[in-house]
Amino acid sequence: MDFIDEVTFWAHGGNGGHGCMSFRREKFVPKGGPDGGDGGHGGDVILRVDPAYTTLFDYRHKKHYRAKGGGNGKGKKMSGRNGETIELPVPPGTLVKDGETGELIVDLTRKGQTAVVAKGGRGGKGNVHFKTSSIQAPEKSTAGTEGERRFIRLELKLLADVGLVGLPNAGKSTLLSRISAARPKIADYPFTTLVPNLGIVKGPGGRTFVAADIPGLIEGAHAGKGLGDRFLRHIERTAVLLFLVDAASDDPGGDYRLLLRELKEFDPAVADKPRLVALSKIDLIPPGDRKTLPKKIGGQGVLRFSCVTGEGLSELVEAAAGLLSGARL
Ligand SMILES: Nc1nc2c(ncn2[C@@H]2O[C@H](COP(=O)(O)OP(=O)(O)OP(=O)(O)O)[C@@H](O)[C@H]2O)c(=O)[nH]1
Ligand SMILES: [Mg+2]
Repeated sequence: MDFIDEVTFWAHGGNGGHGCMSFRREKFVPKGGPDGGDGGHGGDVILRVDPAYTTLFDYRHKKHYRAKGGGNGKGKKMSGRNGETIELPVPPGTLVKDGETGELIVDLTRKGQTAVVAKGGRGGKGNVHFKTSSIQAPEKSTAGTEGERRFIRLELKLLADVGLVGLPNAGKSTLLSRISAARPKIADYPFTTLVPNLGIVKGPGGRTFVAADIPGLIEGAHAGKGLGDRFLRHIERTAVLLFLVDAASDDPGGDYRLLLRELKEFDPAVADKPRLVALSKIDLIPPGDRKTLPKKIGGQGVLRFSCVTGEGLSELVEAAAGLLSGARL
């Protein structure tokens, strides 16, 4: 399965309806005054942020979104009806770009935030507007204008507070499932996670934060290996990172450095985010052997935890919350 975090489509605003040319018909008045109504406006194509959505999955097939055109004006000064606007729900963290130039149009982050991506055309004017003192029976009305037509690219970059990074199988998804209500797929093979998962974690004092579990990173991820570059960009916007290293690894420090290297190659700013380092699956190491585990990695203290026994979990959540509150200041 492919994670749908990038889609393109055409957005068509509806055309404006035409203004009407019409004259009042009355008994004994061969040509009454002008009474042609205006055309209705074409509908817009609008994006609206809806947190119920977490992917752009719904946009993977449809290539055109067309809003309705406005109705034509009619006699008796009747205006055409306005075309209905199309509203497309998108997840928070959706970047809206011009699909042709790649130029950023807007970054949709807040719930309910909207952006018009293709404006409907304006309705034309009926001849009722063109009466002057010298022209009592204007034979003039205007046509509606065409709706905007734009090629749009949507890219999703998750908005999370804490990003979980680790090699495949490090236990990222298991951790997310232990500290939040999220139920990501967990399995004993690499690349179980193909789509980022978000979970809301309760920190100390009831304060919550959002953690993102992304697919495992491997050497070359920054260059697209294992789809790495597509997923790395989801942690571009997290405030802090939590590096998970398997406690049973032959070389925990080496695993950490590989991860950091990949992040640096991808974007030095990502590698510079405040971070925690933790050894996962500590239950696999008999207590007697634990003194051989590194106490420091990358110059900073290392936490330890197990999702099987639960040891170290609350300390981990507390440390993440603490780092986060510092990073947000
Ligand atoms: N013994 C033990 N096994 C664990 C622990 N946490 C995770 N596992 C196991 O490790 C394997 C991988 O766990 P996942 O959570 O799927 O790992 P991941 O990092 O999300 O893996 P990818 O999505 O492939 O990158 C599974 O078989 C888990 O049951 C732990 O604390 N102790
Ligand atoms: Mg996983």
